[in-house]
Amino acid sequence: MKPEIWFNGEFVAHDEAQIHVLSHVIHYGSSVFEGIRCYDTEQGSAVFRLEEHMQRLIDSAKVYRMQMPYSLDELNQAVVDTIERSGLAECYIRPVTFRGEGPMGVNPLDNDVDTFIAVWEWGQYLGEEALEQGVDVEVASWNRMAPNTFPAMAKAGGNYLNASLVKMNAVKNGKMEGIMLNTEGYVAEGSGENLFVVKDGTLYTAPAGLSILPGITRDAIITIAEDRGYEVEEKKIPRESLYTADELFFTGTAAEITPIRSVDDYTIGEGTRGPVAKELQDAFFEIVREGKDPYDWLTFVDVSATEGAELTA
Ligand code: PPE
Repeated sequence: MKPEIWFNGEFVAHDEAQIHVLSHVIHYGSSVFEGIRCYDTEQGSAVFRLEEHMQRLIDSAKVYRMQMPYSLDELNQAVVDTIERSGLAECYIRPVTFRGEGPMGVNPLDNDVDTFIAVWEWGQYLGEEALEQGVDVEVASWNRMAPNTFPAMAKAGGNYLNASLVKMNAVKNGKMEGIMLNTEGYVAEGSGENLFVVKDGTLYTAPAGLSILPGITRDAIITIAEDRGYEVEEKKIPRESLYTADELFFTGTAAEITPIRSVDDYTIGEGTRGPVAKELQDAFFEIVREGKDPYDWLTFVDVSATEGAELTA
């Protein structure tokens, strides 16, 4: 049985979680969302940086003038409840807030604001071998949006039309992902991941002002790397420094820390996962797999208590 979905404060069966075709979001892409992972750690199931993700959902909703009827605490609890009810020890969590029924037309101010939370099992985002061997990517021909077109810091559904174009072209070209440049031509991020460049022992990543989504995994990796003595610089990265990097890797909830082994058919470093990516992966997986939590990033959930209830429901 597929996990129940939290929908506007109530649990509904997976197949009953439906919306009307005339919902604003269908016509105009008016949603904001999150992607979060719950890990089956050695200490029990735990959500990675739940609070930061739900705060970003609230912030994204605010940018689009969506009145969020739930507090941060209520949203956090709703995620915990959804996971516990699912009985899944490990899952991907997708909270979405969207403009629903109401008047037709672009103006969403009088449309409903609805929220749901779904969970499912989601394995390796960029392929099974990606974490160890790295992925082949290209520089995308579509740019990331200019700062005065769409708010890049809001994780909005509509932004992912651009991301889909990037991803489809990459796949058609036999690559796993596309790296977007900003409208000035500097490196921004992947269609669903942030990007780090390693050169001479220093880490570089695009600053928030360069039309990236300021990722929560990106922030975690900056923290972990600095604690291990690496210098991390947020600065404009010229395209060509991708080709000459010692290492490149993506970060994201779905992608975790995925090394990049080639860009536009230029081999990066040794053409496989490099030592810095390995070290940072190890530190990250120690938290989410072993359940060691020096930064207070884990929210433990009690999946076993509700497993029976789920099975008999
Ligand atoms: N940039 C973009 C454009 C992006 O979509 C994500 C997450 C990130 C950076 C990394 O952010 P964070 O997860 O907070 O570290 N992309 C989500 C959606 C992927 C999807 O295909 O859907 C994710 O990783 O969950």
